[in-house]
Amino acid sequence: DNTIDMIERGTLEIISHDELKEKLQKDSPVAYIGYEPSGKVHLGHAITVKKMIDLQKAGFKIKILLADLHAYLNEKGTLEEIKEIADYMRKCFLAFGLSEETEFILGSSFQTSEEYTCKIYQLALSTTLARAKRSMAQITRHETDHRVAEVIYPLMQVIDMLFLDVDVALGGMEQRKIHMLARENLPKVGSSVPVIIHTPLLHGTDGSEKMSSSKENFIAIDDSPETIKKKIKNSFCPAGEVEGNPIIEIAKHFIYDHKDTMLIERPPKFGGNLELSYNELLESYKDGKLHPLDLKNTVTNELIEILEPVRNYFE
Ligand code: IYR
Repeated sequence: DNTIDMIERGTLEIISHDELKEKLQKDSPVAYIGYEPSGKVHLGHAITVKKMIDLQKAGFKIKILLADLHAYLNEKGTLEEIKEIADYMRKCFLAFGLSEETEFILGSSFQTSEEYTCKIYQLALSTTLARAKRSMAQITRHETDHRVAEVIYPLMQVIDMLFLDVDVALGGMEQRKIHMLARENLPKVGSSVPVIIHTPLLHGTDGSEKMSSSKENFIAIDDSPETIKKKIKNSFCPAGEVEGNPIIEIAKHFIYDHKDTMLIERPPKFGGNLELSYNELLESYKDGKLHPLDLKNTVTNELIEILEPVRNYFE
């Protein structure tokens, strides 16, 4: 039905659809996502925040975990620095449109309790070291020289689901292996399993795999119009190439999510205006009928408008 369609729109997978339907029958089901507070809130985060807003509209109670201890274990700074960023992130999420009813929870507020710690030890017994390490492949800061912190991290993320009593856990595709570990191992520590929803990752403006606040390849949701212009102007956006093109992806996720067509304004000498559906955009771009510069100009103007409420919130 309509609610399921809205939740599914733009996601890569839901595990499982039948379980999601059951959760929607509950009185006040809970959906959650966790973020490591580090740096700016960017468009990569925004894809997941938008999906949380959809879930909020679908009747879910929303819990946002500001995962300070996870950030600490992943070497994002001192706990004091991380807590300060957590507060900024909370403001960004409200500015972006999550309602005031959203519950924000600081990880360290419950992750050092005796009960939590005992569950971690219990899960440690039923999780292989190889699997815990593998689950961190797309999350850890270390490619070699692995720390013990790296295998504590996923165990904590799994036990979070138990302690926050969640019906649905959302995350970008890079969280998949931790989520699968949760689905398999939560029953072993006497917990039910949440439904998992995965959203796509956004490529960085440098064309790299993932937009990330620790690389200079992001557009922050509170960037000024001038900064947005500059970042998009300098962004990777190869002519004729739609796969892995961050500007095409931004159009897809942030413009075509609420518009059927996008108006590309061009002077007559460059072919005049175009009004394109998403599929037409892909075709025109691949055929070379739409130049990267015209695409960039349009996406810049649209994005500046879309992020205006965020800038107003902070003023
Ligand atoms: N692993 C996430 C942060 C995180 C998510 C959840 I869901 C948690 O319960 C704890 C941490 C990241 O990579 O940002």
